[in-house]
Amino acid sequence: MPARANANRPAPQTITDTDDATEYVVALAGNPNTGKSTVFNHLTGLRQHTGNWPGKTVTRAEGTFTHAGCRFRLIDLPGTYSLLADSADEQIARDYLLFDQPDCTVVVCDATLLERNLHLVLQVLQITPRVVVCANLIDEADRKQIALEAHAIEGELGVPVVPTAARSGTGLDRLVERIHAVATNAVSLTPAAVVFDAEIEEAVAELTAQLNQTFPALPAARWIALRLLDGDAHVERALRDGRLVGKTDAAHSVGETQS
Ligand SMILES: Nc1nc2c(ncn2[C@@H]2O[C@H](COP(=O)(O)OP(=O)(O)OP(=O)(O)O)[C@@H](O)[C@H]2O)c(=O)[nH]1
Ligand SMILES: [Mg+2]
Repeated sequence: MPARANANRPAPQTITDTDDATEYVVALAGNPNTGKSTVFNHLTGLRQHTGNWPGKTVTRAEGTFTHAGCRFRLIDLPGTYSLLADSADEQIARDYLLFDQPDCTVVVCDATLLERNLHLVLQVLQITPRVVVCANLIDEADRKQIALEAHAIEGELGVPVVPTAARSGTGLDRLVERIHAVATNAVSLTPAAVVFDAEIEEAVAELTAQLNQTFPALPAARWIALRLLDGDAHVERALRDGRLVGKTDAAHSVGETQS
């Protein structure tokens, strides 16, 4: 098996087989019908296989590609408008980003409906800063005379934004190059934060501090605090049964934190 790499994990371990490339895991998220599978097929070609997500009848496609001596494992997540886990698809996408912590998440957006698509981008950015926004269907945007100011949007979001027309392959070289840069920490990421009213921010800060103290290895503590304050039973259960944290941290119960 090739080694996994992630900023939150230890350095890649010694490679034991003939495949000596470091492997990075890349998730493809996005609203339905934005071109995720088209991007996936272009990048992975025939090096892909499909199955089902564990315990679900939702198809899971996985494939690989290489770039600059690195191997990338690409996971095509189900199309979702949000990550609030209201449907099986949303739950799969959200759990994957939270529990599997990919080295890079590409959010494929429809460049003709960018504002609507940015809702999901902002949600993903609350879970992970390791994001590349793929502004796809740029050919359709051109046809509708919608100009995309990728550089300005990149400044606002604090992560790379790459215009693409996946059906013709336009922009995909740049997309791969940016995926590589994010996965290898070669780019500085300043993900846009969603700021709430002072009262909510105060409660979030308090709960985030408690979570960080009790579960030092917890990823996305602020996002989890927001979900707990929103009464998200799924996230609460995941925290209690240790799926969100290492086994040691999970020995603490949420109840103990609050007593
Ligand atoms: N014009 C144009 N069409 C595209 C582009 N990318 C994808 N498409 C088309 O858009 C449609 C949807 O593409 P898919 O790749 O299936 O989109 P998806 O996001 O995987 O869709 P779901 O899995 O159903 O959420 C297909 O007909 C594609 O051929 C593009 O850049 N330009
Ligand atoms: Mg698809």
